[in-house]
Amino acid sequence: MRLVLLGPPGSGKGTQAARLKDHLQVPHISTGDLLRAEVAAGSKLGLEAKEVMARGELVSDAILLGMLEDRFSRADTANGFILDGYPRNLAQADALGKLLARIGQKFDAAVQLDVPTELLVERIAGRAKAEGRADDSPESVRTRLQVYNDQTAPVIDYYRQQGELTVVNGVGELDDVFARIIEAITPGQE
Ligand code: B4P
Repeated sequence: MRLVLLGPPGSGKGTQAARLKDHLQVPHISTGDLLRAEVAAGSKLGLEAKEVMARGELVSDAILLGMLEDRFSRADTANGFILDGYPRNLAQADALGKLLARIGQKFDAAVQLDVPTELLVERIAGRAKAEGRADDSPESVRTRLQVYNDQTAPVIDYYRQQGELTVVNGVGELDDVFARIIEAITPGQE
């Protein structure tokens, strides 16, 4: 299974991808996690990304593509993947299509987790208390939601027009959202 998980910040992409990875037995590739690992390691790339992420803005397309090419060069992606957090703008959607074509792959489904904005803000506020992530401050969250509406929503429209989009209700218990995703990507199977 080759899956692209889309949705606004706080929609449950990372949460559900962690479960899907075990269920589908394919690697979970989170561009947010890859970037946070670079920041934690204090690499040159991490230093560049740190402030941008804290503001809630998008890290440059060139950095993301380099990171993704590197990750897809690893053998474990040959049989599938869950891509979480990419693409976030139309240029990234184009780059992803080209990258997959180059390695002879195509994604099976693009799943959008649909969650109303009030609930997103509530969830992220909860995570801010629990984890203290630098980009979960109210100001950064406002920027991230704006960036999503301005830059990522067109990606959703693009996949919808291509007939590649599956929308899943992301509201409810984690198990229920998980079951809806499984039903959406493998209809009729458990
Ligand atoms: P991400 O790491 O992708 O962060 P995110 O959008 O907030 O989603 P995340 O997966 O963490 O949250 P989730 O919804 O699972 O990106 C962080 C930053 O990295 C970006 O702002 C950007 O700067 C940079 N970046 C990443 N990718 C990039 C790209 N492609 N291009 C450029 N820059 C990029 O969960 C949120 C909270 O909700 C959790 O506390 C969770 O427990 C809770 N939750 C989830 N599901 C729930 C449910 N059903 N009910 C109740 N709570 C739930």
